[in-house]
Amino acid sequence: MRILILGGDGYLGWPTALHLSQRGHDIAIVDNLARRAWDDELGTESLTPIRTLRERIAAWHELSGRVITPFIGDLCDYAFLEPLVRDFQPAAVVHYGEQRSAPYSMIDRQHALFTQVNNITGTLNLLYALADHAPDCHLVKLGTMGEYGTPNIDIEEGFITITHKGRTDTLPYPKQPGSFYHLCYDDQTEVLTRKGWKLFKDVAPEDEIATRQLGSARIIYAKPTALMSYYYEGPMYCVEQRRIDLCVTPNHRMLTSYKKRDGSEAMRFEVAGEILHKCNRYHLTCDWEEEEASSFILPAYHYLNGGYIPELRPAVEIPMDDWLCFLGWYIAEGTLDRTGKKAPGRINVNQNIGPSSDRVAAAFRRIADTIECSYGTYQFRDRRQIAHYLYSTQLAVYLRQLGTSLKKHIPREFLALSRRQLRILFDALMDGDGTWMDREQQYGRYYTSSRQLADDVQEIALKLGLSANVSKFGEEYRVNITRTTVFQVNQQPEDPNDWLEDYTGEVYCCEVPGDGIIMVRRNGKPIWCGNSKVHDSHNIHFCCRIWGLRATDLNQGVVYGIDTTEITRDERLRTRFDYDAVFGTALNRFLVQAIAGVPLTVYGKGGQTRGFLDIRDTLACVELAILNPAARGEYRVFNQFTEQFNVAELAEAVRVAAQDFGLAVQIDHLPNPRVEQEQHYYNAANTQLLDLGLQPHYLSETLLESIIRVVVRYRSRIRPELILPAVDWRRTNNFRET
Ligand code: NAD
Ligand code: USQ
Repeated sequence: MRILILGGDGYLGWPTALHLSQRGHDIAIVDNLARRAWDDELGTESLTPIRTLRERIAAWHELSGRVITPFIGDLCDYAFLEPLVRDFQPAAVVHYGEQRSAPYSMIDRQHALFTQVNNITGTLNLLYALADHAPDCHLVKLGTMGEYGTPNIDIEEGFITITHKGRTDTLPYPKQPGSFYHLCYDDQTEVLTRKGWKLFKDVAPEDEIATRQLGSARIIYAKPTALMSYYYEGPMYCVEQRRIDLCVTPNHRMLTSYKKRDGSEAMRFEVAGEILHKCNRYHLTCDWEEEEASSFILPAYHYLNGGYIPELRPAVEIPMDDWLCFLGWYIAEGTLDRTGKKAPGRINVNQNIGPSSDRVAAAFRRIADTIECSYGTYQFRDRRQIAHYLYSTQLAVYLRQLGTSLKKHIPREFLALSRRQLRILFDALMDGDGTWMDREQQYGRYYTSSRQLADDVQEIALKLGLSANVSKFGEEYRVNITRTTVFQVNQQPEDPNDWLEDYTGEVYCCEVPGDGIIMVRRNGKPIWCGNSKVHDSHNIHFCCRIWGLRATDLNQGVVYGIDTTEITRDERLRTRFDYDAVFGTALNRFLVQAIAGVPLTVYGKGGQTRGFLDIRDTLACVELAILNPAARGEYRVFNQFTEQFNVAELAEAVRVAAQDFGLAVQIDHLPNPRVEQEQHYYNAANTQLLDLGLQPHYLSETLLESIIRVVVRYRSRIRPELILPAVDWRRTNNFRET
């Protein structure tokens, strides 16, 4: 089988390449050697001396006669990746090519941004390349158990079946990552959904949220891949101006706009706390494309015509454009006669004599002709007004459900129509209850006493590419409409318009597929903004659904170990073994600390429980996934770990194993540099890989002894200064002294 190993120069990628090559597969490695550069950046080094990728590959060829092809390049560079996937035509891709250290991502803003851009862009590029050039290829993606966090319920394998208000569905298991930040909005922020604006607390998993891509403002509705809320006590970044009102956690991902050299606007993500007091620009408007509807069906109507057996007036088909123009006038200005006595179904719109009255007459006549009802007028003597009437109980019955004054609203089905048809509805609404200060510039206001109608009109204006705020105006609501697409926050150094404010209460957010952009609104002012961390697993899931790709997401626990069958054949084949505080993982670090004669660094109470597995089991699991591929369109998740331990238990196991080497090991409980639960429930499922035949290597003293033996061989390379933690989750900049 032709297999591409992305990140094939790393701790796990290299042994996987050797293992699968040994099994007779045709292997190519893709890596930009970034991991080696991060060592240079941090001044760290693998305990085991590692050869260059070319030397390793040559050594493997010499020993096995097998060829591994290297491609040196960045997954974020589509011009590199696309032809590679097209020409290599892999049957499977194993994706290890990410920045995988939680402490590295928490160093500061640049490292957090780099991690997200590197990991999400690389994976998105890969998904596009696969969809276009190798749609049948099986993607085996290395995810992490850490995505689930430590919930107080059992962790399932990727999905959970939930019964909510009597309905049942199987949904992605909620994600609560423990590195990067929770990135959230306050309790007054709403989000635009297919059903209209909703407060975050009211958004349900089945609601479709208005999202967009970075490069295009077109609204794409997507179900959230996660909904989050949590109690937060601390500062919030707040900004309030004529067209913008936001209150978010300081590490929120903001979407700002900037002018490029050619004068065009482009979008970028920034961290809220980092843009305080700057003249930031925000993108307010949307693009909207939906299908046109040719007609509206006025429902059939049953009535009693003197007898006891109801008679039927059949449904009537009305050309949609005619209907929207009439509907706009009715919603803005129309009334229905109340009781059945005088005129059971009389629809009435009064207008001053002039062009707008002529427009009402034309709209009413078209409806009268289509539904075959009478149309009449009455000219008031004392006022310069004409009353326009339609006499149709069938039409009146339908219109009654649209509410009166305070409750008037536009049915959702019409808000989903094409931009051209929304324009017909909008123009009639504005002719009725709106005022244009400058019609050509689309600068105007719409007034209504119905809160819902104000929201509906705002939504239509947004879909027409206009910007629109809703504000209270006396007893009424006013929708303020302009063509402003980008709004720049005005900042006076002595009196800035953004500030940090203390907050106590629930904060909310959601995750959505794609670039992670959602339309939010606070105090009636909508803008595009960033959502929470977007996991590339969500993007993979989404692409399986839309393009029929096949993927296995291996949510892997913490890996330990140093040797695999292939590596033990020759020192030149060694994989890296990190023990520093940024890239080193718990058990591997403890083993090196024991040999170095320094106390083991248990963070906090040490009750943090995680799934763990032997490096040899990583290779076996990846192989099992490749040999049993997902079906076309399937996105499946395997939890890849073999045992659960807490950190204190691991430290104790190392202490016991080290005794056999005559070492007295001390265990220290350091103040925890991370923000995480130190004592919690943890019970994760891991049956799928066992069902496929995985034979786990369980942690036993014998194994620890074998790792210790290799560590002892390289003990002269241990640098004790790399051991103590240097990245504190609570600080936004770990390189800056405070
Ligand atoms: P590693 O850092 O040793 O290897 C990752 C490799 O990917 C490096 O060689 C790096 O140069 C390469 N890379 C990163 N970004 C790239 C890009 N944009 N283009 C090309 N190459 C790029 O990490 P690892 O320990 O081998 O882990 C690999 C994967 O397995 C990660 O995705 C990680 O989340 C997952 N994982 C690892 C562990 C663990 O304990 N090591 C546990 C669970 C999951
Ligand atoms: N810990 C200590 N002392 C240490 C190092 C870690 O107590 O010296 C604790 C941490 O606080 C944490 C736990 O051990 O509670 C695990 O930390 P870790 O550094 O071993 O692993 P983690 O940060 O979770 O990340 C590693 C990989 C990552 C992978 C993840 C799998 O670096 O790529 O995604 O393991 S999992 O944890 O299942 O999400």
